[in-house]
Amino acid sequence: MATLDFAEHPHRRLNLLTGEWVLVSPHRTRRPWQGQIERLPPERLNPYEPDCYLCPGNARAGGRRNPHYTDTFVFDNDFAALLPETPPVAWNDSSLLMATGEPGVCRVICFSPRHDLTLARMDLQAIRKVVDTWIEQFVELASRPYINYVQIFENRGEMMGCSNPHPHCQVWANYSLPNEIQKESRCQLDYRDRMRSCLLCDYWQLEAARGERLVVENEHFLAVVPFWAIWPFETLLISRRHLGSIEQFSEAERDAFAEILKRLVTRYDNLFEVSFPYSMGFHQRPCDGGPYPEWHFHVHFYPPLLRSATIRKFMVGYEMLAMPQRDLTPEAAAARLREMSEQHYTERGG
Ligand code: H2U
Ligand code: ZN
Repeated sequence: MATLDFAEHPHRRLNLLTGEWVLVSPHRTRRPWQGQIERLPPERLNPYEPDCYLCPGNARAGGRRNPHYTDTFVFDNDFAALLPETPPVAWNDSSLLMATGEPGVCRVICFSPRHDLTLARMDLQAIRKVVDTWIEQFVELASRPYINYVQIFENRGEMMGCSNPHPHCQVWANYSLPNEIQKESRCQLDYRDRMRSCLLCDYWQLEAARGERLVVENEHFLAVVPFWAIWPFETLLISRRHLGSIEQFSEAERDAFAEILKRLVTRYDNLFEVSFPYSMGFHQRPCDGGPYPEWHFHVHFYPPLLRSATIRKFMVGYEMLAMPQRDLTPEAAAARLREMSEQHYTERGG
């Protein structure tokens, strides 16, 4: 009987969290590239930038001024995509045209007063302060009656549409469950019903045993290139303990989360010796008051770079019209990330 060779045969892999398939075409990694070459971000930034709308003391849109903050700083997005006063009412024309009002809140969290730093280059104490801020924001927003989901995410790099290199993330909290959360909710609930167990508890233990997709781990968390990764160097960061959301972190888990984030993003930056662009976000239980025992906290990192600092993966053509596809296998991507140093390339002596 023929057996499947992951390094040779085109194959499909199932994403357990979404129920969707990805096509893997390992034999295509050597194809030539004559397409778009990305512009590299500037290598050196100033610690303070007079024109930056996130730096301490500077003016933002609409004339508001940032305080002279010293660690993290949170403000309501001046161009919020969601507004609290919106009525969550349904609208329907002939069951063909459907809409619902979507109340919510959008905030920006600055990680540091330093314009030139990133999570990879901040010290652990400063990242720990960011973790505490994420938790405070989650708790505060989740307690509001019209907020049923809190999405914390970071866009890094111009390539990901980030408007400003100043280290920051966003929080969008709203009334209805976003699409990705609905898919993951359904898959985690199905698994729990079928297996009487947690999907991600079982998955991380399998990945820890197999080892080939593991990138970095500590006592409380581990990061893998998931078996079903779509982006070339995508990772999934999972808590070892069965936690639904970040406010359940112990003191030790808060520290360990800061530590593993720094180690993971340092490896990313070292891969092509560039401030590695990505979209990263936390997935956690909905906060509509339900218990959600099936939900297991995790973080997705979706970086677009493919084989150098200037060649990115595009999600077009087949991906838009049929399904996502990748060339490099997740196992090969994990091996590359495992080889990387955890000392940032800009901080190496010599
Ligand atoms: P990025 O993470 O995509 O760079 O977004 C930064 C956010 O900052 C963006 O959502 C907001 C934008 O609306 N912003 C303000 O709230 N005030 C400003 O003065 C400029 C940008
Ligand atoms: Zn700045």
